[in-house]
Amino acid sequence: MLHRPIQVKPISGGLGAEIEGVDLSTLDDTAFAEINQAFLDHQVIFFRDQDITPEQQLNLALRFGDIHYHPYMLGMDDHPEILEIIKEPGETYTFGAAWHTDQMFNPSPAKATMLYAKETPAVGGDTMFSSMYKAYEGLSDAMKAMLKDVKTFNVGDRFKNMGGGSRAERYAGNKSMAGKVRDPGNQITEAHHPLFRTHPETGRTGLYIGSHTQGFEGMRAEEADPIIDYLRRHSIRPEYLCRFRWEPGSMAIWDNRCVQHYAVPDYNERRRMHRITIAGDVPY
Ligand SMILES: O=C(O)CCC(=O)C(=O)O
Ligand SMILES: [Fe+2]
Repeated sequence: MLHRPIQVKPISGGLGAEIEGVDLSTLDDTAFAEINQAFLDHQVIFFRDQDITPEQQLNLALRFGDIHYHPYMLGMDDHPEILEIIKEPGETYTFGAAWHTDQMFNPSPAKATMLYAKETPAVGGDTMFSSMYKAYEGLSDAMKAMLKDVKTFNVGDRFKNMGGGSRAERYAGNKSMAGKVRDPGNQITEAHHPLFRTHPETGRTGLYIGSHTQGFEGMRAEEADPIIDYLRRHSIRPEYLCRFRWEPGSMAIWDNRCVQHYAVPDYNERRRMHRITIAGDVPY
């Protein structure tokens, strides 16, 4: 078959691009190489009107790397690699409704997340993304110098800025997700990471922070907390963001090494997504 190059259309000045001219169910190596380059260049990429099975989503994920399993959440019975994110009308807890980067509490956080929309609200339920490259570049030289060797401390549960409750307690407002919560057992769910992370493929530096971040190594809470608060606010300046409006069949793939995201909890309709995370390496 004659290969037609894919079209990559940036959707904001901050990050993110929609990709056209691709059928994700039948991707050849050339098209995948172009998609992977767009993923590295734009940090989060979007596709529309895709009709793929769980197996096809899994095959696409495996082109990016090994599968990362969520230590706190169970996958689907017949597809343990896929976490089905569901919110029904009347449910109040929204999975992912805090600015974060996936699995930052893990010593080897997820490289990428692939989210495929099955059912979406008529309006609302968008996902927002923030460029951590832009956030780093937007700091003053003095701030960069002051924080250059800082390591963050990150946890997977009982966040102090969310009242310290357990995941199961927080999910009480969403029966669909509460039923998937599992005990991580002896998996490690706390990790120290560099605040300024070097992307292993692009070589660029990003501000690596998110809702899992609880403190700075070697600093007292009263020293670190105001800086963390500032960095959180700074990292989501409008010029660093993009926002994606979902339709059934939409797919997003984001790079957790240089992107934060936020699931906007502004709807009261059924929303159902198929999510796969790709295993990542140790940040440096
Ligand atoms: O449902 C969404 O829009 C994103 C949820 C989330 O944080 C994730 O899938 O990692
Ligand atoms: Fe997430």
